[in-house]
Amino acid sequence: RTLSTAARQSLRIGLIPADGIGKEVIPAAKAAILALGSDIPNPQFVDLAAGWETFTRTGVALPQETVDILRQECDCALFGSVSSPSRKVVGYSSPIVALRKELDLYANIRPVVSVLVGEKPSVDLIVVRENTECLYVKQEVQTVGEHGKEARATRLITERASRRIGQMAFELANARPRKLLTIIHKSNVLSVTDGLFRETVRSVPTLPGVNGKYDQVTISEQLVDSAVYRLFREPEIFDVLVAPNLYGDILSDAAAALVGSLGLIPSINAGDNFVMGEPVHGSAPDIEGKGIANPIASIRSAALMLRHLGYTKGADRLDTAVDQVIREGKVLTPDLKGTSTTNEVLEAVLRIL
Ligand code: GGG
Repeated sequence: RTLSTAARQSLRIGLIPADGIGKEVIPAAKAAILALGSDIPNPQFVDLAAGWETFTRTGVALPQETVDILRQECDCALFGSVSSPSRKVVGYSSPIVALRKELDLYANIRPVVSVLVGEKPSVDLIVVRENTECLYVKQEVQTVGEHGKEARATRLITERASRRIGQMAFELANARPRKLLTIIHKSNVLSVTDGLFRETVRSVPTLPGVNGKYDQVTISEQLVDSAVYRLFREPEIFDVLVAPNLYGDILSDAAAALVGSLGLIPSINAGDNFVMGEPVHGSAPDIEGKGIANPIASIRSAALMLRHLGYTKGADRLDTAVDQVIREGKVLTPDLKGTSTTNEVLEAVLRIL
């Protein structure tokens, strides 16, 4: 993990398809990585269990063995999608939320980009979502009060997590041509929690050691509701958006709607020592097993993961192949108004690779 790409003799990738269409799209990402040949040094794959189905079989949603193998034996991982139930199930807790915490993958980086030339609106943005706290600490309680049931959730925002997601967002913004960073919050209402997030991210350029590194970054801020409105009205104004966990989750799905399909949008969960690619889409029970899930988000997630590790050439080849398939518009899954299957899209990508 700490090796440079040149020094690495092989790349061990944990594969956690989890539930639903994750089982259909993660194998496609694996095939695409294998097609990169010598651009990736001796890729080796380790199949790992997690998810609702794993829970129903074993009583555990995230087996300790999965966490241990990822920590001890893998350089990186690809996660598919999870089907957590909407009701409370005793003993069950979302494995993806737990995995992000276990591996301290504090940044969820979600690029949303229009591919078609002249596509309107023109979108080229990255949502940088804090990945470990906010309402996702999942501290919920239900009690009975004077007027019946009462439910409460703790929303945790810490200076440490806000600072490190802020640093990640400034780094990303600084590396892009427009260098615009928008901080998303609702601190006019949640002045303590969102106020801390906003202030801490804003203070990143003044941290010791920064020494003017981010002087070229233009910082702005938007209340989350206004950000959603402007995202739909004029998405081209956004470059890098940094947000607490829940707002980032919602904003990135919303942005996906502007570029055709959630089935196109990749992400990485990144920490200081590990990276895990993950399509933004969920397990899609409505199309599970039909062989028509779009594999592009997973292939692009593999590309993002490889790019994060320094395998730029392999990552570029995956992105270029996928972009060509989208631009040609002949082999597309139904979410993009096509009639092709997962395998046909994968085959089209592999032919270009
Ligand atoms: N790949 C993203 C994904 O699986 N999304 C579904 C999701 O977030 N489900 C909520 C959960 O199970 O934690």
